[in-house]
Amino acid sequence: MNLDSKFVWMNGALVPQEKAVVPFLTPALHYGTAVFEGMRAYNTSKGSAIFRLKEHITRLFASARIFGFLALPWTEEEVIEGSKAVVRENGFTECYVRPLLFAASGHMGLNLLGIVPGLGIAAWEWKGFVSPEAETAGLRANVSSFTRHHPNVMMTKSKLAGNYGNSVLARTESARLGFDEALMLDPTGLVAEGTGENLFAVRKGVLYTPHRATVLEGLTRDSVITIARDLGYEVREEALTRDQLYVADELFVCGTAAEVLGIRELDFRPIGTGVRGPVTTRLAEAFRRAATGQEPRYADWLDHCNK
Ligand code: PPE
Repeated sequence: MNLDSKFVWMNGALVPQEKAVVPFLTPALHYGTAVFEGMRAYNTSKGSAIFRLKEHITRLFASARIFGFLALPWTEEEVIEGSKAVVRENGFTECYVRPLLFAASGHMGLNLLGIVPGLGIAAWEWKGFVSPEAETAGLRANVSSFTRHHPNVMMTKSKLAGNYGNSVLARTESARLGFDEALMLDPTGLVAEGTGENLFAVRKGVLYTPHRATVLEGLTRDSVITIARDLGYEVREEALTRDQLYVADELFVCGTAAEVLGIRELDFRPIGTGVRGPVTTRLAEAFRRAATGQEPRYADWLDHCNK
């Protein structure tokens, strides 16, 4: 993955990437005390546009509030403008955008009181999230031996950096076992989500996705639900079990980094026909058209980066 860019927005201004560094004694590095977002800019006929930018920044501030970063020296509007500036000034047409709000200084200790927050926004061209083969045929996945967070252990509605230790455990185990991705069960044993994506099952033409109780309220999930309903599919948010996944006609995960990716095999069981299914393909294509500004009804989802 090439993380290069010319500029990073740090605490209100663009600086050259090599100057966007933090000291070793940054509390966030030691305790995972940071909240972040992941967004994508897409190439549209009117130039680059960030998909669902406002909602992502609202969620960044919600993550901060949930975790307990209360008085912040930046407004949502400044972070929105900063995100657009990072895409524009780096000259990217399509890229991934990563705002991160972190415990920058103040003291080293398990307490946010007296902590001084820092905020950076970086962008890079994140291509090839999975192999081209996995992208078209679908992923091979396992159900992780690690459980997703209980919502009163870690705050699952906050994109808290520290939460991702759980995802790293699951994804690393999955990769070592030879799979592309892990699906995670919540503490009651019901299906939650992927390590960095929400999950959908398709059965007899109906889409099912776990309700929002223990998962991140993904914006791609929300977009897929809207697009699917507009295409005439029934979508049900309800509890799903591991064995319901095994008998689904199709499974797919979706998220900003992953976009929409089919799952062709779960725990060595082929899903449906064993290749990415037609509903998944249709939704992946419709999502891409919406994100690249080719569907006027979803024009509100795009924030153009040009001045
Ligand atoms: N669940 C989790 C746990 C999650 O991290 C993400 C995003 C989603 C669901 C989907 O949310 P949304 O992007 O709003 O549709 N994961 C981010 C980080 C992934 C990574 O590998 O890093 C992302 O996709 O940007």
